[in-house]
Amino acid sequence: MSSKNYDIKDLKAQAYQHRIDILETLAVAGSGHPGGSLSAVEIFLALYGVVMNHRPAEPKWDGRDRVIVSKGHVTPVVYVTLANFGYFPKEELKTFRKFGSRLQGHVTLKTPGVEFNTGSLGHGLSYANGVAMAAKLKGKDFKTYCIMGDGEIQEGSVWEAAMSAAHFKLDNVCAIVDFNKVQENGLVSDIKGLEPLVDKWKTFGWNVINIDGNDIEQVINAFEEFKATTGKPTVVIANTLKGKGVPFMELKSAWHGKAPNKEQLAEALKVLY
Ligand SMILES: Cc1ncc(C[n+]2csc(CCOP(=O)(O)OP(=O)(O)O)c2C)c(N)n1
Ligand SMILES: [Mg+2]
Repeated sequence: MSSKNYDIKDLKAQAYQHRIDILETLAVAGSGHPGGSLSAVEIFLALYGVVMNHRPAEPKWDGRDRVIVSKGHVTPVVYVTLANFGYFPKEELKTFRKFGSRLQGHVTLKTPGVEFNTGSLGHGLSYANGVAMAAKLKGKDFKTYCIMGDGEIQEGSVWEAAMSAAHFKLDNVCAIVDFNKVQENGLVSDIKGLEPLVDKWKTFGWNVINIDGNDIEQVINAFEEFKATTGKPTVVIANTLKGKGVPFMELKSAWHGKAPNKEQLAEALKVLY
């Protein structure tokens, strides 16, 4: 019961291209966040390429599914995905983080396809709940997806929002935790561990789907299960790898917020898988 027909080989090729575009966009800008962008490629690709109802030429179309990028620093993956699906010209990626550009370092409403300004972590799920509640009140059947980081969910506000979504039975909300194991300054498990993460969300009243978030087929299937679930919100725990695809960036907090220089870009493109 997939939303659209898809070809796994083709999606994998698209994911590979998205990673190239992310690395090049960062290198041109000279700053930005590679780690949490590379880990989330399959999450964004599954949503925009297969799962969501959306119209790139009409970003404010009323019936669109909504994506709230709560981890608002991962603009490289957001902009690369939006550009590759036609929200704005791919050429514009070269203006990333430049003064006056529509493509700022954290997501803003200036960019076609972006639903909410984020950057201060921990706020997206509350906003997603509001959007989902409004949909129910107005009798609209669009879905709201909220993408959060694993470091981000150390914020107490996330758990207030988790209580609210379950209390109000917001089965039109799908939270995604990009569980890439690394935050800004080190491993999540060293700084403030999350385990047992599945049980935590279950206890908060959520339908929990635990997957390999870099396996695009598992990501798509998780979203399809969300669409079929009624009476409670769904969270997808997407087990990913920070820096996924570039071995020297993987699981390295040093690559949380640092752009590759010319030589590092060449090396990254050589070893990219
Ligand atoms: C409230 C708040 N505190 C601190 C920051 C600075 N900051 C930006 S990204 C980040 C780390 C986030 O880690 P995680 O959620 O794991 O993101 P990912 O690994 O997906 O990049 C921090 C601390 C922020 N943006 N907002
Ligand atoms: Mg993380």
